[in-house]
Amino acid sequence: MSFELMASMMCADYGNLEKEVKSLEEGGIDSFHIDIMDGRYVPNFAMSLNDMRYIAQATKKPLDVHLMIEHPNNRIHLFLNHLRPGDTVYIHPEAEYHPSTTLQSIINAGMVPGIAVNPGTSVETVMEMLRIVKKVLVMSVNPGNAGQMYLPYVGKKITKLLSMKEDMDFEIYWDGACSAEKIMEFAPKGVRGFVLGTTLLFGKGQAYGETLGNIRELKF
Ligand code: S6P
Ligand code: MG
Repeated sequence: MSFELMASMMCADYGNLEKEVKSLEEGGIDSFHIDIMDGRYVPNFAMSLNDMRYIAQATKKPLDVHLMIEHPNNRIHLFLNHLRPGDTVYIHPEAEYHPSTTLQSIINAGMVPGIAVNPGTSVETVMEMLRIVKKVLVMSVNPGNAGQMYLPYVGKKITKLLSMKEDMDFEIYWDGACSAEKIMEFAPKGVRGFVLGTTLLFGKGQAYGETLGNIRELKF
């Protein structure tokens, strides 16, 4: 079964960032998930523009940039200028007055446009943007921190989005508390990719290649 695995780089060891990037790359990660937080839209600071730039030059794999910042359109060029065509940029629609304008900036720069949908945000609220984006990042935890508990009510929203993705031409990605059980349950239903953080990939005392290999060999 084909699905994508992304590494949540806010969970990586920053004392050895280059080594982390190489180990993940050699271990078979598909892309690097970059959580940018501004301390306003979410109650935390995580990665910065400089972290993103560093990882972009350290790998040829795609970047998956998750902007948890207020009014991203005001500063989006800072990010887009350092990305490559085909990298993904997600915005949170609630963080912007005119999210479709911001998505258009992402498209015009040659990046893949995405929205991140919070646990408390309904599909109906973001319906029109589903016609614009190529990727929907479903948050299965509230945005702001790694290491949180899965919020089970998100499952119903994923089911709804799965029923719409073919007609509206987008793919669904999972972000938050991703376990092997969740991949086993949701990959066969059509969720295209999973962000891996502390639940499954980081801080386990196991080589990334081994963990990623075990996930690829899951029996569905
Ligand atoms: C949360 C962020 C996520 C986390 C990821 C960590 O605001 O968008 O990307 O980094 O969820 O994974 P885990 O397994 O620690 O929840
Ligand atoms: Mg994220």
